Amino acid sequence: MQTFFIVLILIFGFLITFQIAKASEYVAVLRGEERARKQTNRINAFLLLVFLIVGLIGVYYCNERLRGKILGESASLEGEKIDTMLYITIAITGIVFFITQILLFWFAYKYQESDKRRAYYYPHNNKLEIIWTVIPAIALTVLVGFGIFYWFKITGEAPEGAMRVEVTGSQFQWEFRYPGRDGELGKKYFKEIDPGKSNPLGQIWEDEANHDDIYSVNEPLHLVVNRPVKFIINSKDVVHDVGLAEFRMKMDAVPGTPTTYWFTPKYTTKQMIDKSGDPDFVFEISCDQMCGNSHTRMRGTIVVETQEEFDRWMASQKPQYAKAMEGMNPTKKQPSDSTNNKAADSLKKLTASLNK
Ligand SMILES: [Cu+2]
Repeated sequence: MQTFFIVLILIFGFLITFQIAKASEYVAVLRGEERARKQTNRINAFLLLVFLIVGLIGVYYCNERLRGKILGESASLEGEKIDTMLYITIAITGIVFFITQILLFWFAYKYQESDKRRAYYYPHNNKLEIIWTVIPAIALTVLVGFGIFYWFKITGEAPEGAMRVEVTGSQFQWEFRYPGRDGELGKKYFKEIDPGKSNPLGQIWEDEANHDDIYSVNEPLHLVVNRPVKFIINSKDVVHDVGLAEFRMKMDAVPGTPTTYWFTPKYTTKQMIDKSGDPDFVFEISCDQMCGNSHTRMRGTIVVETQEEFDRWMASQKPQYAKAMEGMNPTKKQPSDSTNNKAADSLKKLTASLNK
């Protein structure tokens, strides 16, 4: 039904445009071709000027309306540099935007067709061509150069003593794995994935590094303030994206190819609540890739806390290995040690002899 209406609207739009074009053609014939053209020219020149003024007022108005609504200060040390780069880029492109747009529309108005002058024929100037090619090229190279430099930094090796967390996206949730006491994330293999056997990430239990790994899902991610953290990002199905707006970080979660970045949280969640004056403040993980029909539901949260608070929380967690082993040998079942086997055997013999 919706498609039908859209098609109908398009057809009507086309018919109206066609009729207007036909009508103005008749008007031109009636009035005289040249006079009509000159009048249209004047109207268009005036409208271009109106567009410039209304457009600039619009830019100012949007800026005023959104003041204070955009992201505040970066909550990570690395994000500060990203902000600086953004501001420099906006400043440079902003200046160029205002100069070129004002000149463009002003010239179109000022030098509209006139009976009093003829157009000046000026086809080419090598010097000008070089100037407006070389200057933007240098400016862009510098901007991109800084970008690449920071990109390699935050996707490269994390500083010594950095925490490591594995973040796995799937339709439509975030799963986290902490390396536990050994600081090492155990090996995993996708064929081992079996949520029924308490192994949602496919950890290989033979690898001892897995035995103390902590797993959590649908719970906030815990990070330590002022301690660099490296994310190892995975996806189980489609491409997702770990977007941390407050920390100015964003990275695709690609199935089969782990991606990484690291950053240093500057403030604890409590400090951010005080700073923002919002008692419900939380650091958010948003999925920044359209990953399916419930994409917008894919929201995670992060708790940034002190090392002591983090250690306390960590101590209360049970490694996934322990949960998986429990699942394999439920305590309800008889333990199958030799004494019990012997007792069971003698009981069998006894009942057999009684039944004879
Ligand atoms: Cu997603």
